[in-house]
Amino acid sequence: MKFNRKTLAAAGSAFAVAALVAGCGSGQVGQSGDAGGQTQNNKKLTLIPGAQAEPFYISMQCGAEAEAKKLGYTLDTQAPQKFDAAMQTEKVNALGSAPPAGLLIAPTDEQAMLAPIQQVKNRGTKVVEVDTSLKDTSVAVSSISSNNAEGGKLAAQTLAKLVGDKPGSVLVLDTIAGTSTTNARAKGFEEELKNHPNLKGLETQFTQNEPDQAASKVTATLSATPDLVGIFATNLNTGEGAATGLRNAGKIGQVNLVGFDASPSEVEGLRKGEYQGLIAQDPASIGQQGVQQAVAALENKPTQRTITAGLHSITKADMDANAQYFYKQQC
Ligand code: T6T
Repeated sequence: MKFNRKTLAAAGSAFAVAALVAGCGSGQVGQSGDAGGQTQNNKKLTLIPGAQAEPFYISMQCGAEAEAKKLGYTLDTQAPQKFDAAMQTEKVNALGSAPPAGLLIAPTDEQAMLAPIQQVKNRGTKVVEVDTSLKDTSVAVSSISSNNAEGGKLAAQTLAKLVGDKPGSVLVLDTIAGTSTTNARAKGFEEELKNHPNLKGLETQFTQNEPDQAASKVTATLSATPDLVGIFATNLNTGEGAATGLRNAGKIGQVNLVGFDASPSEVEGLRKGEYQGLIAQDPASIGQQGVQQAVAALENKPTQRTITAGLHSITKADMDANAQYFYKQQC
């Protein structure tokens, strides 16, 4: 089922009504109480990542769970089936009238997720953004993310080094408009490309975070652009799809592929020569620091509004020395 912005707005107001009804029962809306996130002794944290069963978010969950346990909190994870704002809105709305004390969330859309997250905050929950963020910076107490623009720049430099002086075209595969992280990576890449005049940037293409779409965009670009020398895939799914597109066209190794993230399948692809470079993030540390910030906010200790997590450029030559940055499939 596809959802549009209208559906999202409707879902948001349905939650508002539910919150009001629940609020009438407990007497007050937006204040601490039995149902409020800030109830004393509420040691419950919830993580709502972008999508379920993705190594990036699994690694984030592992880091968050371990830190929550260490600090005496519980953490449960409510993951939407896909990276989709309407599906994530349902998960946020399902927190209902008894939200956790702290919510760690990776908003799947920088605008559409504002209303549902704000509703949870209004019930007393401390909100921390992990990885992606809202455009509105007033909602979260802290945001922990890689420096995505810098990551895009690093990807362009890696690609430029691989191509050398050869002239040619370069394709950027972004995910979905409104995804703060991948949009910033694409921008950072395009900016850096200006410093490499032998490389011509084609118009960025969006894949809706679907590997199949990434694969078919690569197939189409290969037939329309005989001088294609490189592809930058801004995340795991686009990278996996781009590798499939190159494989299907028999172009592995002839067109350089630089991907973001370090999922088991991307790492395997790097080893096999399907990718020439990967920019790995540190999702476990994003999850760990997310919990630290939520707990600090709950315990009235100082918080840090923005925290930048590390990035690591990995090639086949140095991949074994960088194995600690590979993402996990389970904790
Ligand atoms: O690249 C990560 C994450 O940083 C991005 O915001 C969305 O895609 C991933 O989860 C990888 O699939």
